[in-house]
Amino acid sequence: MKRDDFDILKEKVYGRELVYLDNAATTQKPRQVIDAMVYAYTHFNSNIHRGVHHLSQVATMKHEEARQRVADFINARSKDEIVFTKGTTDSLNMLAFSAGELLVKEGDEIVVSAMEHHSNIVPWQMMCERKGAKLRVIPLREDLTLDMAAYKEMLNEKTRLVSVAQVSNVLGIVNPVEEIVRAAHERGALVAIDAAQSAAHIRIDVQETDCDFMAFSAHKMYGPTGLGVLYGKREWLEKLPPAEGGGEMIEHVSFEKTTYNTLPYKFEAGTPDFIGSYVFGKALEYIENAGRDEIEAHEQELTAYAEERLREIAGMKIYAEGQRKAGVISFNIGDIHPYDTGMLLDRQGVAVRTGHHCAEPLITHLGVPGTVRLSVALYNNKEDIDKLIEALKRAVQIIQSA
Ligand code: 7TS
Repeated sequence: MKRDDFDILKEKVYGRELVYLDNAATTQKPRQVIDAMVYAYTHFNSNIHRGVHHLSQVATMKHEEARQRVADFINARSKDEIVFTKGTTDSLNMLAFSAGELLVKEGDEIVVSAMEHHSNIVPWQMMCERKGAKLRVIPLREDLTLDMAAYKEMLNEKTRLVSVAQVSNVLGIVNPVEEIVRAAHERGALVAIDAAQSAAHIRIDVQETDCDFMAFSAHKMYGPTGLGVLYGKREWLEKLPPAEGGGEMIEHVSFEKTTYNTLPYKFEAGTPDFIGSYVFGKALEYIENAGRDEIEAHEQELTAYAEERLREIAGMKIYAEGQRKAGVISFNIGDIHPYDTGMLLDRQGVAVRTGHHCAEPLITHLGVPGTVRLSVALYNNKEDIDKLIEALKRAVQIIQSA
């Protein structure tokens, strides 16, 4: 599927053809996206929203068109609900700060899950510390899925906000976000969804999910680095105070009093990445042209194939085996250290990730030093998986004969 659009996949690593299976960390960019960046700098680079001159107006229009495209992509009601940020981490930090200021007082509770990325733990922890609130954690069941009964029991009148990943970046598990949202809303709590690992892989729809906030990163979606999105329902974004002050986010400034701009500009202090937003728009167009359902079906087939082939290897432990997954598989082989596996794969041109994947509490729960993680994107194929398996078998041989 569309492999030829990604020139980087023709790169050689140690003289071998690159097999790129680290897409959960960042995806590669198709030529159309790379060209869009050159096009933007060549034809309409100019600071947005402030100029009466032609270039500034073109740049502003492109930036706002990209915002509309993002809104359409996640089915937001309005582009005013789309705030451009630096990435998922930035979005969650902004949200934790603003929501903390508006909603949280001493003794209140914030809920996250035991499978979160550090980006969806630490900002909430910092906010809890500031506000004297308590962080509560949804435990995992034996099969590593969320313990939904424990979650529902945890919700109470002190719960202000629940923040969970739609897809775990370690396990690939797809969490039941609609059920999570429904239960939280019944108790009057808000819900934020960390969509960093879902946005490019499964269909996301903020109206269907009914989440109050959502965060994701462009660089994991065939788009540029340094850009992300914080979606928020209008009613909440209107109420939340801005996390940062500066240009663009104001209506009027005087030394006595400053009033804030309308949505979404209230949350976009300073010059936004208007080149990045345009390029991200092109990445979303690329995903839509490839077909979101087709991408999902292709990646499902690949991960099912990968699980099946991984089982050929003696001592293979696949985490959350057989669960519905979106593009990510974590495993270990016997007591071989994941770093050793990863290093030997790298020498054979296969890029996977090893370690705690910025989800240390989950790795501690698994009781291992880390995992080996493969993660696929639309351009991967069965041949990549076959090469991984071959390289894994060779790695095991090398380690066992050492
Ligand atoms: N949330 C999840 C679920 C993630 O997987 C990541 C990044 C983030 C938040 C943070 O995104 P950022 O773009 O702000 O950095 N995950 C990974 C990963 O699994 N390997 O490298 C980055």
